[in-house]
This record gives sequence, structure tokens and C-alpha cells, in this order.
Amino acid sequence: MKKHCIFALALVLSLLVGVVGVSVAAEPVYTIRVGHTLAPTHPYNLGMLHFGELIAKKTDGRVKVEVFHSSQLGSERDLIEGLQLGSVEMTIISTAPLAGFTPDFLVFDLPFVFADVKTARACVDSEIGQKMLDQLASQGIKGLFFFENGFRSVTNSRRAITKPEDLAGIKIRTMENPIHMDSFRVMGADPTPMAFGELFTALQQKTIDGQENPLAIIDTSAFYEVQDYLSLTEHFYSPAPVLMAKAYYDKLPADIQKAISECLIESRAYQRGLLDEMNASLLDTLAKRGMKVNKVDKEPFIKAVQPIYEQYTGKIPADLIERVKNFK
Ligand code: EAX
Repeated sequence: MKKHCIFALALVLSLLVGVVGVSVAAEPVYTIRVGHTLAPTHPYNLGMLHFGELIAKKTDGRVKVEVFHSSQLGSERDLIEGLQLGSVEMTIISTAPLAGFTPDFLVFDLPFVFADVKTARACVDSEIGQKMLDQLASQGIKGLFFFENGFRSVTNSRRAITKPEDLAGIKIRTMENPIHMDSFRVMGADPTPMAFGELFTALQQKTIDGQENPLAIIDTSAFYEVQDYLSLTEHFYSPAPVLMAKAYYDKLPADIQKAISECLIESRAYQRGLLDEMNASLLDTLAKRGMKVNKVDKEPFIKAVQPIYEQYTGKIPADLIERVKNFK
């Protein structure tokens, strides 16, 4: 008899726990998969992990962020298309691949368009940047905020680049962006567009001589292992828009959309801060890792790429170029 009572009690308790369990987790959980191309130690990844911690806390666990680094979910072009198809919910990328989807983004790819990082951040965070992000809606993409990739410099395995003429004949990988390719072509280099995920192997196998990226990528993607020279051209500034699948975003409740914005704004400051910290010591670090680092006089490079401004005025509205170039 006693055994039966204990069994019945255990059955009632397990049913009760089961019922309580179901009612406690009645709130839906939203899982946001974030894809990007960079290494787990890069601030793209650290910034997205930070966002995941903030949003889980702010929504009491209702939003779960899963971050996929190192091109696990594909190249930046794949990720943009993934947002449109709904195979991924969020990405952080460089603006360069967006030029194929919304030409106005090309303005951020103009060589030497920003004089310093403070101006660049202020411009992309202004209504100019917001308007650019809003344009993506017609492509099924919710443009949220600009994080940062940074000023891009040239590395290669053949020679120090001290003046534009030194680029003659250098086979340099570029992002899939017409301004990037034309800018290197006009300086005498031989540009090859390539997805980031293929870049390290191409450098290792010497199918290309060089590439161009910010210091934090050169370090966290270990390009110092396959590149001898780092020349501080800082020729392009790459903002890093955080984008969501619009169809997914539009279905989220307003309080979740608000929480996402608040947490991204906080993570943006954190992510840019990480880059500032890294940039303060990376020149020494990369020299210690064996790279021959040289500064450059930017004036001859700025002069050499002036034809790009003539060539792209029209494709990019002239007034937009003026506003970005003269942003204060
Ligand atoms: O956005 O492709 C590149 O060189 C980019 O800097 C990288 O994918 C991060």
C-alpha cells in the first residue's frame, strides 16, 4: 500500500513540475544567428558576443544570440543574401560588398574620404549614415547601426610600399567592390577581388602578392605569417554595418526591437573601444611578429587616386560625395 502512495505522490509531483515548467517558459525565445568572416579574437566577434550578453540580460533570456565567426555561414556576399533569404538573422560586414545592392554605399569606399577615425565615426553615426542604412529596406535588409572595421593599409610579400609607383605590378586582393579595384588599378597594381575566407591560403600559396585590411585583421587573421611588409597607407575607411533580415526583424515585438537597438548602441561603443585599444599597440606587435612596417607620405597617394572621384561622381550623387568628404 505504502509503495503505491509514494508512486502516486511522485506522479502528481512530476505532473505539477511539468505544468509549472511549461507556464514559466511560456514567453517565446528569439534566437538570432549572427554570421561574420573574421577571427574569434577580432572585435567583430567580441562585439557581437557582448551584444548577446546584454540582450539576454535585458530580455530575461527571451533573446538568444549565436555568433558564427570565420566565414562559417559564408562570405559577406553570402551573408547579405542570407538575410534576404532568411537563412541568417544578423550579420556584421564591411560596406564594400553592399555597393552591389545599394550604390550610395560606394561613397564610404572612396579613397581617403575621411581624414581621421573621429570624423568617420561621426559621419556614419549621423543622418547621412542612417539614411544609407534605411535604403537597405528595399533590399529586404534592416540596417541597424555602424560598428567599425577601420582604416585599411597594404601588406605584401614583395616590397615596402612608400609611394604609389611601388604598387606597380603588385597582385593585390581587394574586396568585391569597383572603387577598391579601380583605386588600385589607377596606382598601377593588379587587383583581384576575393572572398575574405580564401585570402590567407591565397597569400600563403603566393597566388597573390598582397592584400589590404585594418591592423586588427592583419593581427587576428595572422597575415603577418604570410606577409613581409606592412605599409600604413590607410587608404580606405571600412565602416561595419550591423544588419538584420527585415522579414525577421519586422515580426519581432516592439519591446524586443527596442532592446536590440539599445544593446547594439552599447555594444558599438564597446567594439570601437576594443579597436582603439588594439590599434594603440598593434604596430609594435606586428613588428615584433616579423613584419617590416613603414609609414607613408599620403599626399602622393591622395593625388594618384583623384581620377576615382571624377570617375564615380554621378554613379554616387555629387552632393553626397561633397557632404561626406567635407563632414565636420
Ligand atoms: O569585413 O573582406 C575584407 O577584407 C573585410 O575587411 C572583412 O571581410 C571584414
